[in-house]
Amino acid sequence: MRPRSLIAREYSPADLERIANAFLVGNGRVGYKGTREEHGKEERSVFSLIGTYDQREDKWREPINLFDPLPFRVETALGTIPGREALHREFRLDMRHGILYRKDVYEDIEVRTERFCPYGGGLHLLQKIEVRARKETKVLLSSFLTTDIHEINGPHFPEKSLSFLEDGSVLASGITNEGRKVEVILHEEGNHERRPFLEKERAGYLYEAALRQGERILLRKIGEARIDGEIEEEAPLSYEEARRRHLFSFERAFEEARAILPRKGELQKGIDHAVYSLLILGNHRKATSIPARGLSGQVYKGAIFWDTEMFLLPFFLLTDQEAARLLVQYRINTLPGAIRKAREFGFEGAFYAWESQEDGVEGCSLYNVTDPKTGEPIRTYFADCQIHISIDVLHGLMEYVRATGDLGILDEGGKEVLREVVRFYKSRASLKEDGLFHFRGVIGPDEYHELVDDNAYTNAMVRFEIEDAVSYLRKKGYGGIPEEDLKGWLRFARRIHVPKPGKDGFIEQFDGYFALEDVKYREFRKRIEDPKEYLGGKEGKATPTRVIKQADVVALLALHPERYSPEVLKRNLRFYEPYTEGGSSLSNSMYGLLSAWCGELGKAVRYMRESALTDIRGGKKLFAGGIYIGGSHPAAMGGAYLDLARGLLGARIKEGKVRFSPRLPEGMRGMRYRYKEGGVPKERKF
Ligand code: IFM
Repeated sequence: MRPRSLIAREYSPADLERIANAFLVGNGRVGYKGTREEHGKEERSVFSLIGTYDQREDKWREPINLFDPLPFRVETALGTIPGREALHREFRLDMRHGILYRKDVYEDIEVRTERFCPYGGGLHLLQKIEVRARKETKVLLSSFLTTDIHEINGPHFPEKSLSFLEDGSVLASGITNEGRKVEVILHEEGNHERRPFLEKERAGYLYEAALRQGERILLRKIGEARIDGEIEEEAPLSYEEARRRHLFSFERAFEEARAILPRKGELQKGIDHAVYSLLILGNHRKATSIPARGLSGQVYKGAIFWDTEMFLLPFFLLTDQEAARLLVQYRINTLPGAIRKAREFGFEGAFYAWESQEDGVEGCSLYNVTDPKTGEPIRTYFADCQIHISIDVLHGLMEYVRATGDLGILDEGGKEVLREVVRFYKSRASLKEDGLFHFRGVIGPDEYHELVDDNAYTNAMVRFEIEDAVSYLRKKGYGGIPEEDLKGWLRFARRIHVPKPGKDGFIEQFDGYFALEDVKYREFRKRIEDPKEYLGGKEGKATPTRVIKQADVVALLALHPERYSPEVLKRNLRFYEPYTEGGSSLSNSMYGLLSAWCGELGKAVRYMRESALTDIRGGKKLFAGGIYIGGSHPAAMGGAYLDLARGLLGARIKEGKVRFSPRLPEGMRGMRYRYKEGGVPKERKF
């Protein structure tokens, strides 16, 4: 069964955000949001790049957006695009081939475009434009490269210029505030005479033609970016050849990572979209990892969060271990940054950045949200206290090692990550009178409750992950870390206080959580006056209550079900559900995973579906306090995949071998699941 394309026929302003995110194209290095070519910075059109950041004065440091090579304008006697009403319009994302098509029909002309970023390729964005006459008409088409781009905390290019190269290509060049040289070169080929034009912020070509019915102007454009003059990969010489290769390789990657359900429908569409969205984030070129908002721009400062290890890595481990290795490599490369951060906060070892940029620079501000009413910054403690990030990094590294058996990565910097992470927690822990180590003043995954003591997720993850790592390394006879050290790690881990289930089976999210006001989210939400209101932190309305932002205890149980009895898993799932806002797109999938462990399969499928359809449906929060947080949701895509592969199929990868222990609901029986084992594509029918 072929995947259905994703189609949008309307493009109303209210739907813009949704379509822009759901219809993204990309290749793990660069991407372009699903906006129309005549959109610009007002609509947050973005040609995005992963991994090159810049800071303007004292504003937030964020990734740069690239100069935009896609825009065009079309004029005929009947009007101008933008500005004309189409008789019919369609945006079609061919998820199987990783290409976005647009078709607009007007009375006198039909405009078609396509765009893609070559799969596995470098910093390239390709576009074809076709303007076909439906009746005899004169057409003036201008196609250009613009330096007038959307930026959240810019401008990032105090210096920028446009010019033409000898071969007729257009060059946009800029120097960032941090002194990086950024260039975008637009190579364009058309089937008509053209005249160059150069204005303040745009340069390109005008094509003027008197077309008879059926005749067309056809342009093929290749946009190429270079950072500091580096050619990451030569731009393709031929559009059609690059297109052919892209279609072939994307289709192969997509087909080899698909799950084909017995029935078409919303769930299949969601799973296909999740697989598509993850594929456009994988890269085989640079260890840049995957920002929380993927390729959709500068939100969250283009930073890498725990999202990568906990939600995205499982997909790559099952479908593309080369890309998975680069994600882990990123954390190895950024270890010096984590060591620096620990020192700055007065600790030892490696305290990974909560919002990690290149070199492990902490992108998270101490005032990370603002009050939407007053615009005043609100002190948040994500950077200083969300300490679970380091253990999540360790978890990711060990998951990779256990899945691939690639102990070599430990000798390439991995063992230093393990050692420094353990050292960090030792220095961060406080020894109490009970003789146990406690973590005080932290933030768990539920970010609404800050500076809490003994967050169950944090404490238990530190203990369990260290224990599991030591046990695996011993079993494998890995000699890179002396036995004495491993013993010391274990001694420490075993003395960490892990909040236990009470008589009723409930695990307290942190010390004092049960004493908070017992109001369920359904009731609580009536107290919200402004949808942009920040509910957490010192003044937040959720703070004195049990209302939580996202899965916290539930995340712990979903990740370590083997440590708890089935009864405890069930009781906590039921207990925490009504208090959970689900404000973070990371939440649903953890509830889905735990539901699967509890055998509540209908519920597991519902959560998985919600997660998978996050970007297709849109409607997620656009603001945290006064800060814009829109964009795509890679972790929701990865989380949906996790629910499917691990939760419902029970997929476990051990040293390259994948084993399944399926618990599929009736309606999903007969599904065909595709994955890779030791790099070899496989299919299993369940
Ligand atoms: O990592 C998440 C966090 O858990 C909740 N806020 C958004 C972050 C990025 O997705």
